Amino acid sequence: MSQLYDKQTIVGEAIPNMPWEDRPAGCEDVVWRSSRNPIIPRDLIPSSNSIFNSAVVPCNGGFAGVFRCDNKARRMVLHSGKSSDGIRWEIDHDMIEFICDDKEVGYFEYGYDPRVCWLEDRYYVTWCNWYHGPTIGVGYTYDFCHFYQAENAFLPFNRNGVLFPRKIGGNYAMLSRPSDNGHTPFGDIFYSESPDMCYWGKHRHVMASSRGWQSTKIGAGPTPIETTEGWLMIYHGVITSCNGFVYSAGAALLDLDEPWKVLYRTEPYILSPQKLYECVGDVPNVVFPCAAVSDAPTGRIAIYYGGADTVVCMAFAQVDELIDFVKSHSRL
Ligand code: BMA
Repeated sequence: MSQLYDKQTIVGEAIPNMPWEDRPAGCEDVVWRSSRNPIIPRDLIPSSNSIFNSAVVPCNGGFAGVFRCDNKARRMVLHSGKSSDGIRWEIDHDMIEFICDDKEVGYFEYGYDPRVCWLEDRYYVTWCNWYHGPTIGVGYTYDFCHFYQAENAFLPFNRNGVLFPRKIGGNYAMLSRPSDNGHTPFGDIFYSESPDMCYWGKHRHVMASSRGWQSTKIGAGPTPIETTEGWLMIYHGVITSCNGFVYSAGAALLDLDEPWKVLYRTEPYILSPQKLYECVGDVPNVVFPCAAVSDAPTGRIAIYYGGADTVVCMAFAQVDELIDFVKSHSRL
C-alpha cells in the first residue's frame, strides 16, 4: 500500500502486547479479519444466548472489557471480562450491577452495546440504557470489579454514545445518535460537550446518513482514535435491503479541535458482513464495531466488532493505510 502518508500516526500510548495478525497474503483490503474469528462464541458463559457488540481496553498490562451478553431470557445485560492477550477472554458469570446512589437512575431494565474509554483517571462505560426508552447510560470503574453509575447523558431516545478519550475545548465530549423507541429507520451522528459528565450541551451535528451502505442510519463505533490527521472515527452504517437492515462499517476523520467538522469520510465501507459468522446468527448481516485498541509506535489498530448479533470478532488495520484510504476514498 501507499507510503505517501508515512507521517500519519496515532497520538497515544504504546500497547506492545496488543493482539495482532499481519494482513494475509493476497488480501488487498484496508481492514482484514482475524483468522481466529469469532474470538468469543455465543455460549462462552452458561447464561448467554449470545455475546456481541462489546468493548475492550488495555488494562494493567493485559486487557479488560464490558460485554453485551444477551441471556437466555433474551434480556440485554452487561458483563465484565478480563484477558491477558485480548483474544482469550474470561467473562464474569454474573452481570454487572452498577452502584448508584439514585434509585431513579440506577433502576436497570436493560443495557446493551457498551463502549469503554480510559479518560483521565478511570474507565468510563457508556451504553444504551433503558430510561423510559433507550438513552445513553454513563458509568465508570477503576478495576472492572466495581462499577458506578452516573446520570444518563441525554433524554430518550438515543443510542451509540461514544466518549472522546480526552477533553476537547475544556469539556468532556461525546458522540451520540438520537433515535426512536424501535428499530429506528433514520439516524445521524451528533456531538455534545459537558463540563462535569452530568450536564450535556453545545450539541453539534456531525454526519448524516448518505448513500449506499450508509443510507438508512449511521452511528459511532469505537472510542475515536487521535491521530496527527484528526480523530479517526470508525462507525457503522445501515442500508435497508429487501431482507431488512444490513450493518457495515466505515471510517471518517474529524477535526481535532472541532470534531463536529468532518474532514474526510469513506464512500465505500471498510468492513461489511461477508463471512458466515457475520451473515448468519440471531440478526443476519451485521458487523457492529464497538472498540479498537491501538499501538502508537507501530500504528497497529485492532478492531472489536459484533458478528450477526451473536459473536465477538476482530479485524486489523494499519493507521497510515487506513488514513490514506479514508482520504483517497472520501465523499462528504
Ligand atoms: C441496533 C442495535 C445493535 C444491533 C443492530 C442489529 O439497533 O440493537 O445492538 O447490533 O441493531 O440488530
